[in-house]
Amino acid sequence: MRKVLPFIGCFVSVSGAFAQPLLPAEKPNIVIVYADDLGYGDIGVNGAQGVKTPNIDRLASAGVNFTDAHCSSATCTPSRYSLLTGSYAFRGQAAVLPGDAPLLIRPEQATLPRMLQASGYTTAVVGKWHLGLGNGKLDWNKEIKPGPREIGFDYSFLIPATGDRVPCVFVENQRVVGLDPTDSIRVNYRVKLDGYPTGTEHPELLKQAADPQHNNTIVNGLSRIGFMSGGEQALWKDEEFPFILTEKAKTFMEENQHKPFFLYLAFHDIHVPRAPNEQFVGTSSMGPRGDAIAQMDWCVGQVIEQLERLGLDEKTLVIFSSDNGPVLNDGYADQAVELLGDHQPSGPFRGGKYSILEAGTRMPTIVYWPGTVQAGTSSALLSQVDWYASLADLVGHQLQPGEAPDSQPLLQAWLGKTSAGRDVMLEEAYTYGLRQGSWKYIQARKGEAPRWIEQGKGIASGMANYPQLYNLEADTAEQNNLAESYPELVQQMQQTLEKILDE
Ligand code: NG6
Ligand code: CA
Repeated sequence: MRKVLPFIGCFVSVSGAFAQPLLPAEKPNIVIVYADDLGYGDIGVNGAQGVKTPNIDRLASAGVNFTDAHCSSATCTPSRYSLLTGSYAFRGQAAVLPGDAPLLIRPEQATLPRMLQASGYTTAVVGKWHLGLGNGKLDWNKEIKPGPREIGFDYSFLIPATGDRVPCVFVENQRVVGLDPTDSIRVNYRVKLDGYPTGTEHPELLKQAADPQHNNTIVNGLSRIGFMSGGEQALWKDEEFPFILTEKAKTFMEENQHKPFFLYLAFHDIHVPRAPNEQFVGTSSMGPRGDAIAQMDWCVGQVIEQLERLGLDEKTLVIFSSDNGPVLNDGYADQAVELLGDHQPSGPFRGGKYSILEAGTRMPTIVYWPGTVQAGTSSALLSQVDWYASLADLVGHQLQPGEAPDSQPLLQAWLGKTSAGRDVMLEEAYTYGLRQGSWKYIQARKGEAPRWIEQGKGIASGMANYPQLYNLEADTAEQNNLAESYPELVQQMQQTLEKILDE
């Protein structure tokens, strides 16, 4: 049975003896600020060396900074699927999607934004989507359906997939922005279209060289995955992303300032291609990857300033996090490896994007809510899949059977009122890991680990064809495999894992 807190006049007994008011009487606004590919160690408060993040650090010093909070998966689409549905990604067969994939979340599925709508919220998504659009026969020149609206967002302004995938256009309320009707957009992920030049054929047109997978359509001097033709007037300029996205977010908050709103603001930074605006070029010592972090930090500052300007900062719960671990070379020659210096994108953890090791899913995570959340750090074991049930508690929504099946109501942990988080937590990459306290188990994988993770991206995948068991308390970097010393624990954790996978 899930515990549901009635909203108005809600009192929660923390110690058991005295009732304490946990929440203000009004429904708070909820803002999820979601960075892309940002590692645990990429923010100042977690030890960043090559870039300063004063705005994020300010959130951390006034809010709760989490040291063991995770996205659900080590790649983007699966993590976003879990965030919005409260289901582990494997249940939806979520994997990194091409830019012309159909909408992954079925319109009849329960979603976080729809749950909040039903609780009186106006909802918006601004930024990177990467959850598919349409029903498989997508025509980018018409209304794009189903999309965010059909799964609970009143307003949407999207980078449809990722910056490195076509089509390179914004989609607002399910129509391409600025499209000239006489210049139709076509997209194909298999066959070259008679459209823009490609990086393979015209490397001289590129601002950054790219690997063969990212060497198709050139837009704005950067080659992308996939082929596209038409839509010339609608093409984006990557360098304008930070201003356009923060402006849309600020406008949404302003227009909805008098009623509760939910904003899911998903930055493109610091995903590839990294093309920060000239305002941020050179602000870090790490080239475009560091400059993109500084740019993203500036955007965070803009959001907080807007909340303060509107007098909403004490009425708004802000959650800052990222969708998967860090990667340096993800297909473009942007000097992320060469200019890294002493900076450790994964912090003290090993692995990164695509990896089942801790850095794949352990995310920089901050909860900020002046007046309600007290400053501190928390070591609670938490997953973004829990945001659904936790926010349901916050707004007084009772989950129905089958709704958000993997989501645990851990609101008090998210608000920093207790360090009791999850007992067990699934981690997904191209295999499965399980956390249980400070123990980390990685299932044996049939066959070899995909070579491109280690060899192409230079990231320890953590995948092996034998079981692995680590004690993170003594071995943060998962280097001392204890599986042979603790066969019973390995067996128990394998069974727990199978039970989750079979549910
Ligand atoms: C990979 C891309 C990578 C990135 C990733 C998705 C190749 C070789 N690599 O397939 O560049 O786009 O997908 O990133 O194609 S994510 O953050 O959206 O998961
Ligand atoms: Ca990502």
